[in-house]
This record gives sequence, structure tokens and C-alpha cells, in this order.
Amino acid sequence: MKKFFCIFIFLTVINFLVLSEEDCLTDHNIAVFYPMDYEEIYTQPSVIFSKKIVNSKPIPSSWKLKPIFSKINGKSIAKIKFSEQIDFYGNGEVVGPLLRNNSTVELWNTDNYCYQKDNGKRLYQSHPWIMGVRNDGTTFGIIADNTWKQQFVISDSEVTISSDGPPFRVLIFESEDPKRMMELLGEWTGTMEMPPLWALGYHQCRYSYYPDTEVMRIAREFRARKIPCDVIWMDIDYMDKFKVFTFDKNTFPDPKKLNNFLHEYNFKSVYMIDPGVKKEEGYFIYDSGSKGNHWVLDSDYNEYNGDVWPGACAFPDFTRDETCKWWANLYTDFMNYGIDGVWNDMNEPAVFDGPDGTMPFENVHRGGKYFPPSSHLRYHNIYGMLMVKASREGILAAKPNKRPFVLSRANFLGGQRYAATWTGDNKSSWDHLKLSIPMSLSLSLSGQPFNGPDIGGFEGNCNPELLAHWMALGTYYPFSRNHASKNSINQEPWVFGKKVEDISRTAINRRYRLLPYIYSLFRDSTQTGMPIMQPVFFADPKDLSLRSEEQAFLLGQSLLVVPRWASNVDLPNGDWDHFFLEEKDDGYQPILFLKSGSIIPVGSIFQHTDEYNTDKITLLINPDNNGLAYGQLYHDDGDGFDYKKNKFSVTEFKAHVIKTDTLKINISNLSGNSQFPRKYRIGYVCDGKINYSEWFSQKEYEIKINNDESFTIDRTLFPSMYIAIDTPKDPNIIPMKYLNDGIWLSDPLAFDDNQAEIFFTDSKSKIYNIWGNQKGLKGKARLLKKTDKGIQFKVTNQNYIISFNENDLSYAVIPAPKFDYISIVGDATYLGWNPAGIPFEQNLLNPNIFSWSGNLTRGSFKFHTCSGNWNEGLWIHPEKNNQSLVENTYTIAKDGEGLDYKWFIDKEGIYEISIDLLSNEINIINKD
Ligand code: MIG
Repeated sequence: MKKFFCIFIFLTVINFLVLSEEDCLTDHNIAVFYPMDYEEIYTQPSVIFSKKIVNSKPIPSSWKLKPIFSKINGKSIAKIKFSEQIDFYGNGEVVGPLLRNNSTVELWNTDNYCYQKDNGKRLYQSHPWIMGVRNDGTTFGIIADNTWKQQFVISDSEVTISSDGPPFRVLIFESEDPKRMMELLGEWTGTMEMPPLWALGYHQCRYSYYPDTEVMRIAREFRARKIPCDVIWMDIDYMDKFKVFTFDKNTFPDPKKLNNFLHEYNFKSVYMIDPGVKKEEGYFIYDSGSKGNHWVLDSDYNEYNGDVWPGACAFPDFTRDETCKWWANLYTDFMNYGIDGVWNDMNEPAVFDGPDGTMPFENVHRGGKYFPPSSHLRYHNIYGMLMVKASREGILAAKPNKRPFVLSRANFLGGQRYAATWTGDNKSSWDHLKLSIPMSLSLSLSGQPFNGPDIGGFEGNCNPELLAHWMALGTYYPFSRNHASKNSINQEPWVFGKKVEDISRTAINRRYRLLPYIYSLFRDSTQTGMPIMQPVFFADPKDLSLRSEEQAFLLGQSLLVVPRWASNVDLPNGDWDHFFLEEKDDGYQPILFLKSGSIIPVGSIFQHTDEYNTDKITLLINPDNNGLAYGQLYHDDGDGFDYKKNKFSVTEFKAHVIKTDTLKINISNLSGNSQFPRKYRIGYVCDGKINYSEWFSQKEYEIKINNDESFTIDRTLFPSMYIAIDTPKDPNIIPMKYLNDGIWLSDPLAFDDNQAEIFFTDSKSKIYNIWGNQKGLKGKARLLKKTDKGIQFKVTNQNYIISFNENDLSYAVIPAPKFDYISIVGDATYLGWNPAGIPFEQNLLNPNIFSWSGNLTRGSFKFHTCSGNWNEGLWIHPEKNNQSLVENTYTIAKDGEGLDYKWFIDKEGIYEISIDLLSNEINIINKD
């Protein structure tokens, strides 16, 4: 009997193994596709899923999307084709637009300083995930279930995934709308764990605050200036010679004392830990790592060493279970110094002297209990994820009654289960401020809700205007941390004087006031996988005009955030009402809109979350057309795990308008065992104003209201300007970019016909002003009357950019620049012969002009038109070697085209260089 049973099991297993390699459904809305030559051992076990993929049913014939697998030039390829219009989103941490149509992303975790390497096509994290939204709002998602080096190419009509590894399976998710897709992704790849409340506060960081007295000074400044802050961060300089888990005896002699100090001032401390362990006998971490045989090996099976901050390092092999346990254990003593959170950096892994800044492909990971042994090419992309998983486990074991907080630079799809993330080394520039929004949104749409960029920008010097705008925006990033690099000036909220300090304080006050709402969103995200930061099209997935909006964004579903510098914003229909939480508008804080039908809980200003409570809650209410509104508030201890034993409360708010002039609210406990006695007041939001009621503590309350007259969102709050190009077919409406002071600029435009006619118009809707009635490439436009013509001019076969000044109505049509990037490269610069070089500034009004000024030492240089490799882009050379600096001509060539001429500097000093691509002139001036 027993024997038969065994045979039966054996047969079932065999059967299962065979079947599991056939295409199947794993749930009614998730299909799994296997290539012909699939061999599980090369890609499984998957780190992506938190739930087991089992074969439940064959795929019905009605299933729409199927990958076509192939092998081309040694690459394993999966291609999915589309016959309808699709808008693509996701792919994790990416530079570029929110809309991913026509993009290429390399999945190869890369220490990508300023996003320059490979033009930012690969960054610190990899997410083999893309979702597509159809015109009717239905949404599909695609996962390439493997960790190998791979590439996603998204065109309008197909997604091509090509991997350097063996054939991999593909999962396709289907759902009725994009929000449901987020829930599915969360259900299958896991959601983040509840973070400690303090991690939702404002964070202050710098590379590095040291010695410890500087840390204390920063802490005191925040409290003295009454700028709320929860966390101060310790970057690598706290360590003794960059050795992880040690402290510098001179600059951080007593870390316990320092952390006690921070705790007394109600700050939490986060300390950096990198994966590279200094190769130094006698150093306890290196010794115990060697003893336990924990290091990644080279292709000859010897300990692999590569340089990072401490010099030669060994690297833990996190594919080994024993190694993860060892690593986790290291946190026991470390956390005992009173450390609250951990920051894992450089875990792509970054290796200064390794090929392409990391380990060789052929390095050996030995695996063990979970993973089969394999090469670095297979495990590179999950090195960071496995590291933070081990870190998290160690921190939790060291402090079992606290919620762990880990921040990671590298990660992989599903990594939200272990760590929050920031987007690496950005720049202190307007560009990077703006691109942080689509970047955070793309990460959010890839399962990682807890993310944000360095506020103020990491590399380069910040300036007052930029910091003011970035602080004002940054308060809405799910992870809100100001951070700056070692060689840039300080950028704490107060360093640029009172104006910026006040703007920053107001911004951070807003975050603390919104914490009841934000914390509730975090709770919701842990339950459902819903992103905290959401694209505007989530408000109305069927409204196609919202699909590429990436200046405005949603915080949860009820709050729309529109930065002050936004122009031509596409906003959702419906009666979203805007409001200010302050009496006076400083002109920098984003404009917040409350969705109609929503109630959000807003609290008091706290200097830190130790003070946080929900004793007094203002309910901001914007009833919908039927007079109804709804909202919730989650509350718990803010740390620890009692919430898992029902020690929390979710309070529900329902409002309705009765008798047109009375708003009635009902408050009730929805779930959780805790009771929190509270005072409430109603804040009735009505286009720019909030009418507050008295405080009350009843469960039911009524107030008198004035009827809200408007039924649409107020679009006039933001400037807009479009170019209408009259083509025989249909007028093409193209948004312009707002520069400043009423000046607008178009992107490069191609004209069908050499006889062009355009109009300027300040709105896409029916009520608008139209300007035209002029001839030639330059002039003053006039407001149009019915029969007037537009602006007519002649073009040749090239692209043009058009500027328009709405103050004096002057316009100009000029040829578009041949390049959008120029950098200086050479040993005369501090970067040496690095093909990315130091980027020039592009003139806003005439993008044909690029300029740079800085120090040049004795040596030579040339210019590069992209930030990629030597053989990418073009090079700008002098016409002969050592051409005198006053001759103002140049030539353009590909690398290796023979004329590798360079300019030469024999006198070190400050130089100012400008390149004009229109007149083909170059000016190099020594400023000394
Ligand atoms: O190569 O620890 O992205 O946030 O300040 C630089 C120093 C190493 C890179 C991180 C940055 C951090 C810095 N680190």
C-alpha cells in the first residue's frame, strides 16, 4: 500500500514536471508561456514571485497576447506583437518619458553616475516588467521571468525582450484597468512591508556629515529653526577606512553616544553599509567571511577581489544561504549601537576597477540551498536584491520589535518586499528635477511604491531657486530625502537664506500635515500593492489625453499634485477643487487638488513623528455631483508589529449633502481593535478656499455650506501655449515648453511642405486666443480675427524650433540643433579621458548654443555629442592638432575616422567655452 502510494506520488510529480513546461494559466487572468527549449534549472527558482506559479488550466483560445520565442545570434528572444494602439508604462527605474513607447532599456544594474553611461539606458535596478494600457483602459502586464542580462525594446507595435542567457518563460497578466493591474502585480510579486512611521518623515543626508559634531550641528539646526525632520543619515565617512561595520575612531569615536544624542532630539539614524569588504587580514569581517568561505569567486574559483572605497575588497556571495545568514548576523552588534536603519549602497555591485564598473561576467556564484551555481551574468541583477533581503532579515533579528528600514540603490522586480529605494546619483539641475517625476512614477508602476530621488540633486552645486522648487516638490515623493555629494556645496533647507528656508519649511510642514493621509496610503499599499505616487491617467484610464502627463501626478487617488513650474498640463475632467494649507501662497508650493467625492484626513504640524498623533484631524471634503464623499484614516503605533494583532484602527468617513446647503458627515470604525479618541473638524474645499467647521467629537455632524458652483478643474492656474500647424489633413496641436517670463519654445519640428503655416494658441479647448497674421522667420504675431491667416514662412529640409514671447508676441523660427548634448572630454579636465565627459549647458532660447566654463589643466581635449561610449555619437575636433585657441572653427567626425585632432592647453586656468552649431563657431577664452 505504502509502496503504491509512493509510485503514485512519483507519477504525479513527473506528470507535473512535464505539464509545468507547457503554456498554462496560473490564474484566470495570468498566462505562463514556455519556449520550446526551456530548461527550468537555468532561470528558476524565480526571485520575482512571492506566490507559487502553478499550472491550473490550459490557456483558452480567446487569450489575446502570446509571445513568440526564438533564438537569434545566441540571444534568447521573446517577442509580443500588438495590432492596436497601446500605451506602455513601467520597466522600473528609467530616464525619459513616462510613456515607454519607442524606448530601449538594458537590464544590467549599473552604477550610473548622473545617468550618463549609455545615455541612461541602464540604471541601478532592473525590472523585467512592462505594462500596456489599451484605449479602452484594459491593461496587460508582461514579466520576463529571468535575471540574466537582458534588453527590453518597446516600439508602438511590439515588445522585444532579448536575453544573454538561456530561454526563459514569459508571464502575461490581463486586467480590466491599470489599477487592478497594480493589485495583480502586488498579489504575485509581493507588497512592501509596513515601514516604521519615521521613514515617512523628511530625511536629511549628505555625503558625508562628519565628524559626529557636524551631525549634531545639523540636528540642532533643524530643531532650532523649526523645520520638521525625522532622520539624519551617515554616509561612508563614518567608517574606519571605509571598512563596513566599523567606526572611525577619530571622527566617530562613540557612535552609541551620537545615536543617543540624535534620539534625545527625536531623530533616527541611518548608516550606510556597502557590500565590498576590505581585504585585510585581522579585520574581523574579512576574517570571518574568509573562514566561512563567503566570497564570490573568479572564474578560476579563487576569491575575487576588486577595488571599491576601501581598496581591494572581497564580495559576499548572497546566492549562498550560509552567506546570507552570516551577513544578517553582522547586524546584531551593529544595530546595538542604537542605529535605526540601514542604507545599502554600491550593490549593483559597483567595482571601480572591474570591467564596465562591475564584476566580470564569468565570476562564480556557488548557490546552495535555493540557487543553482552559476555565473555573475546570471546573478548580477539580483546581487543587490539578495543583499538587502539578508540585511533586512539581520536587522529584524537584531531588533525583533521594530519594523526594519533598509534603503537600497540596486534592486530587481519584487524587491519592494525587502527595501525602499532612491534613484541614485542625479544632478542638481532643472532637467533632473523634472525627470524625477516620470522616473518615480515608472518605479511606482513597477511594484516599488517606496521611492524617491535625491532632493536638491546629488552631483553639482544646487542654487536657491532650484532648491526651493525641489523642496516644494520633494515633499510629495513617497521617500523624501535631501542628499548632496561630497564635492558640492551644502544644500540643507537653510543654507540659501530666509526665502528658501521658509519655502522649505512650508513644504515639509505640508508633508507632516498630510501624514495621516500618506500613512493611510502606505498601509493600503502594503495590503493591495497600489502605488503611493500614481500617474494622472489613473484618475480616468479611458481619457486618452492624460496618458502622457508627467509633470502633474497623483498622491493616492484623492490628491492631485501640480508643480508650480508645470505648463500645458493635461488634467482630469471632473470637479477637482484646489486648496492651500497656508494662509499665504509663496508661489512655490505645488497646487493641490482634491478629487470630487473624496475626503482626506489632515493632521497638525509635528517636528518629528515621535510627536505624531491623530488627536485632531481636519477632514478635507469635496463632495461629488451627487453630494457624496468618502475617505479613510489608518492609525497604529507607528512602529513594531502589534498592528498584525489587530492593534490599529481604520476609520471611515462618509459625507453627503442634504437640502443643498447642509453637509452631514458620519464617522465609524471600519476595522482594527484600537480606539483613538479624536477631535475632528470639517474643511469644506471649494475652489481655492477651505471653509472650516468648529471642532467636534461626535460620530455625526452637520455644517452649513455654500453651493460649489464650478463643475470642472481650474486649468487657468497653469500657463499653456500650443503651436497649431495647418496641414491639409488635420491641424496638428503641439504643446510648447514654458521657459520663463512668458517665453515659450517648441521641440524640433519637421514640416511636410516647404511653405509652412502655423498658429500660436493658448488653449486646446474651444475658448482660446490665437495669434498669427505675419510672414517670415521672425517677427511679431497678431491676435487673429476670423479670416486672418497664420504665420507663413519658407522652410528647407531640416527640423526647426520655434520660440514665442507672449508679452510682446515676438516669435522666431530657427533651425533645430544637430545635437542635444555636448561635453568636454580630455586629460585637460578633472575627469580625464572619459567618453561621457563634462556636459555643457544648452542655451534655453537658442539651443544651438552650448557653453561651459571651468578649470582646465595642461593637456588636451575635444568634445563629444553624447554621453555614451567612444564609438557612439560624434566628436567635435579642431581642424588641426594643437589649433590655436583663437581660431574659431571645428570639424565633426565619428570616432576612429582618422582625424583625432585635439585642442591643447598649456596654461592651466579657468576657461569659458561656447560652441554655436548654427554658425559653426567655437570660442575658447581664458578668463584669467
Ligand atoms: O560612489 O557613499 O549613490 O548617494 O553618497 C559614490 C557615497 C558612493 C553613491 C551613492 C551616494 C553616496 C555615495 N555613493
